[in-house]
Amino acid sequence: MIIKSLELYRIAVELKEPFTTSFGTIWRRETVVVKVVDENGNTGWGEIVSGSGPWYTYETIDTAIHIVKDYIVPMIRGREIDHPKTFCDIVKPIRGHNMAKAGIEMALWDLYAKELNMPLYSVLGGVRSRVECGVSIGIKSSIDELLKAIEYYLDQGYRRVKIKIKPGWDVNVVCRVRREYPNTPLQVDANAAYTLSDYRVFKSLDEYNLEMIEQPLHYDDLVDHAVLQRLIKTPICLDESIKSINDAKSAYKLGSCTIINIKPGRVGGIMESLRIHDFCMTVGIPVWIGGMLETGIGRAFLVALATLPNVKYPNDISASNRYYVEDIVEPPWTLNSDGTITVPTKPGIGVEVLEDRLRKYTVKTIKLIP
Ligand code: OSB
Ligand code: MG
Repeated sequence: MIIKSLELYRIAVELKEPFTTSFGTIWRRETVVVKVVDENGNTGWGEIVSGSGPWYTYETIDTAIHIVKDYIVPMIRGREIDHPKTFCDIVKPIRGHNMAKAGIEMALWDLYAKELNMPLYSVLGGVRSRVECGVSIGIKSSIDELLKAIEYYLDQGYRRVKIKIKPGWDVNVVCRVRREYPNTPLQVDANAAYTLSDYRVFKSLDEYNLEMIEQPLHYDDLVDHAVLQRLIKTPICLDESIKSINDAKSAYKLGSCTIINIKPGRVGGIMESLRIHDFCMTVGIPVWIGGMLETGIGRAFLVALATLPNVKYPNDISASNRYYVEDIVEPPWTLNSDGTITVPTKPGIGVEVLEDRLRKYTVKTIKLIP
């Protein structure tokens, strides 16, 4: 395929409720939708999941647009790209900026699967027709409010609950939640809010039968996580620290975690996600697919990845209505009563982008090719 047209849509969508983590609160999701058209007139869609500011990783919407416009587009303009992997090889000289690269690569995967007339999940080697859904619940202003939210999502059918923690909102909260829900699969995510000197917090959390503790320590750390994992029995799952297959290999060698959360944006795309998935399968590290409050477009890639065989835990893939009043795809992503999402079987990402609705949320359109 040759990319005849490439457009970025910078969009802003209100969240139904603000989402608070240890690194901040967001009220509206700003994101970048990628649209590519090839020489046969096929359209591919992707999403760049960076945030408005450099809080989860260093990337922002503006750095991503800069990298796509000033580096990626000049590298791919007019080039024959027979497979998304070719794209990865072309943009390899760009160090970092994983979300920018991933958003374009995703659009190429959608195109590639559409040209093969196959659903994305089967192009990737997926093995299931439904994926398990968990819900990630932000920090609330009171424990009662959190308990209400948990009850609401469990009623909808979600299969496990993840709660965000930070110093001062951790053991006390988990203790109350466990009292109300002794058997619900429960895990916590610190988004890097602690240091090794807080290890007593994690020692205490060991008492509550958590599925895992996600990214307790520094966002770039592997060594201290390896120390912490030796001190506690609850599995450590890494998110922020794993930005590439290299990091996954180092984490394995060091013993920094026993579970990995794969987010395609964070690791630089679908190819790198597949490499990490396959490596983890070989060495016996189970994985699951994380989320970045994606619109229905980015969500399609999460769903496809969650069909891979070494995905062994429920994913941070919730229905469209958990995040937004309306989604920009049709059909919206909906939860089955058994807490799963059905994997679409139409070619490519398997959902239609509602272009009128996309335009409604567009703050700026950036035409880069032709
Ligand atoms: O750490 O997993 C995270 C959202 C934004 C940034 C980081 C994270 C999250 C979530 C939400 O936990 C997961 C979702 O999309 O449902
Ligand atoms: Mg996380």
